[in-house]
Amino acid sequence: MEDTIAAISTAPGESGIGIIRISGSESLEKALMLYRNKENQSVSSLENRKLTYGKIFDSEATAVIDEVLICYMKAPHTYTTEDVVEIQCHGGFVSVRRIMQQLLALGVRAAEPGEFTKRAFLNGRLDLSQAEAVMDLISSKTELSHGAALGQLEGYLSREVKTMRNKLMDLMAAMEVSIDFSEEEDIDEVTYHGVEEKTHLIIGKIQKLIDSAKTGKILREGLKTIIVGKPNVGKSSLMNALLKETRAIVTDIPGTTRDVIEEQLNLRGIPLVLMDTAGIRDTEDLVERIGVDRAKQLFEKADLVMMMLDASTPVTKDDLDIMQMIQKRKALIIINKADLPTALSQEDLPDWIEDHQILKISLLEEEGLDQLEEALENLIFDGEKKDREKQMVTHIRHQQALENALIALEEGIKALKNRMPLDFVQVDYQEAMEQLGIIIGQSVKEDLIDHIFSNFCIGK
Ligand SMILES: Nc1nc2c(ncn2[C@@H]2O[C@H](COP(=O)(O)OP(=O)(O)OP(=O)(O)O)[C@@H](O)[C@H]2O)c(=O)[nH]1
Ligand SMILES: [Mg+2]
Repeated sequence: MEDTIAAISTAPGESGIGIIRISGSESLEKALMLYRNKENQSVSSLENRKLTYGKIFDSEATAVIDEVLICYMKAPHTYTTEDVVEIQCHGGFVSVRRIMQQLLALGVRAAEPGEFTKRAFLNGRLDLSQAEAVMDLISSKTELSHGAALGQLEGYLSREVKTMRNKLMDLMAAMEVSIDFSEEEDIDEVTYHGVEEKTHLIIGKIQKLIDSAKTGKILREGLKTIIVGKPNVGKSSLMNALLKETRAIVTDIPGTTRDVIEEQLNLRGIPLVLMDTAGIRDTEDLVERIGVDRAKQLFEKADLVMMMLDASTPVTKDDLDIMQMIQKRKALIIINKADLPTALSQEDLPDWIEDHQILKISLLEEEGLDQLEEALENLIFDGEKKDREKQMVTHIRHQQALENALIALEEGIKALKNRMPLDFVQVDYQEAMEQLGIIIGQSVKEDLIDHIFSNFCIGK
């Protein structure tokens, strides 16, 4: 943590500018070994937080590498809380790399993925959930995901967790007092009651956060949504219609799609990973059969299913077999080709199909797509309003910690009800505290921290 690190912080590729970020106690010193001002003179310092024009030379000061704007940001009010220098040069592959090489030659170390943010965390400027939010913010693909990440970065979750931990601490203290005066039975009674009552409030809070995690995960990772149905019902046509581009091949030959086609889709702010699959049927064709098996495997892992039927053909055994698979799943039933004379009789479908929403559409005439999008949105959010995205739990890691804290507190309540000795009850509260601490990065092990930051991109 002591050494000075550098990385190219902008994405590779041709661009107007590229930025190299340096952090650590020697940032300024090393940067100045390469920097010359507009009179081509070396300087002994740079003004804090001022963008200054100049040039970067190689370390022998013989050749100009690029014209730059340089900015020195003095510790501690910086991204990492250390001294930081950012060099803005021209974009593209060459300038940024050559400047990096010069810095490395001067003994600056290439930063590991996420190392700047890791330093911000280890130096106490961000807690762990906020550091994770930085990554989410960068990788978010829709407005809603972005909102959720921003809420977390601004510390919504941290604040909730800290408040709950403070309350738990108070309860532990109350129990402590009671233990110290354990001869007086009335005090104990009051404590048992009071602690139990207040614990219920905290449990309610935790439960609410856990409930939000379901939607939160969707916003972060995208919801795996699979289109299934027998061949030729219009699955690929639906994929194309939702993407608003001709992504999948559409023909009137049953068995057109052999492989899984996967695309990201932003559906009214909800990130979906949309999958078009081979029509499911028994087939002798080897390639098609592999496609069908693949479709079935992915089906198992999908969060959401769109099952398609063809209004112009009667219900077949293939339809019924597929239908069997979706009975217990979060699914929409889509009857396509509503423009054609109807041959499909809903009476041939199983009764429980009523549990799912059934939509009639015609992709040919572009009828019913709006309703379909709306139905998807409602299914995803269970009809709840989605504008609470800033107050959502988006990480499995956080969700698990919350669930463990909940279990511990429920154990605690049980122990209180049974009038177990208070020092015994305290163990559960201690556990709940620790679990909540994991979210914000207190009481976490080093390997977990390493693991989290290793998923970051270089330069962040
Ligand atoms: N009349 C009518 N034809 C449609 C409609 N939607 C799709 N089709 C046609 O149905 C045929 C099959 O469409 P696809 O999208 O390839 O069907 P699929 O389910 O992907 O078929 P496979 O990949 O073979 O499983 C094509 O000829 C489409 O033009 C519709 O709403 N009405
Ligand atoms: Mg297809």
